[in-house]
Amino acid sequence: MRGAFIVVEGLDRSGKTTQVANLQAKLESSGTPVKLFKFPDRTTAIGQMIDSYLRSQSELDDQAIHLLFSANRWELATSIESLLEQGTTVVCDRYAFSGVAFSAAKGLPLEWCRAPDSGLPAPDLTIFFDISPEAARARGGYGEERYEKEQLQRRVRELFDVLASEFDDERWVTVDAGRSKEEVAGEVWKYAAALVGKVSPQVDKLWV
Ligand code: T5A
Ligand code: NA
Repeated sequence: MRGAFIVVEGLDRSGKTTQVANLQAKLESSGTPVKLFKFPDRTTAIGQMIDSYLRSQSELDDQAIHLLFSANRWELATSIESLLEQGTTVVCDRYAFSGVAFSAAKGLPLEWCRAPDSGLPAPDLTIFFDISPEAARARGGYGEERYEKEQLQRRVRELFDVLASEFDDERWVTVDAGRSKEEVAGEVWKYAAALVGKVSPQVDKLWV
């Protein structure tokens, strides 16, 4: 049986990193082999360019940074696919949906934004963390990076809705991420536990 591919998406400070770590630990203790990915992966050469841009230490055209975010996923796509085929469940902190939502929120055409990510391994389930920009702002560290501005986050949230509307309830679920860490963890676990061991043999391709 291949592994499940679970993506956690959402606005900045919605608690994704906290919850994917929790999910990884729970899957491991339930005996499911699991590997965590995080995008942007700031450790690669491309990831270092992205990191510098996000911390406003370098400037790039909107198109150029968009393509770097996508390339950062493609450089790990083969690893993700082989892990899934070997039976390892992959949990991913952000993916192509962030790629499209953030760049389109800056004004790039949605279809242009989607094109470079077309053909990536498609998640079996995307768990979207919904939080109001006000609640996100109240959490630690908000405002330190380039995209952490309320107006932009509102637009990003609308664009996530557009992307979500293309998936059915089996593939995309929304979680109220404004609640306590324990409540959010409980709901995430409910969705993950229902999926692991029940995925179709073939890994689909995104947006093809
Ligand atoms: N981006 C990303 C693109 O433009 N294109 C792309 O293709 C991709 C992949 C960086 C930026 O890049 C953009 C989107 C982003 O603007 P990132 O590296 O994922 O993306 O950003 P991070 O800063 O690492 O993560 P986030 O800001 O999104 O935070 P998280 O992971 O959602 O939140 P987390 O878990 O770190 O928690 C934030 C704080 O809240 C607390 C935590 O303890 C922490 O202090 N917290 C809670 N507090 C109260 N109640 C809860 N339930 C809480 N859960 C967590
Ligand atoms: Na952030």
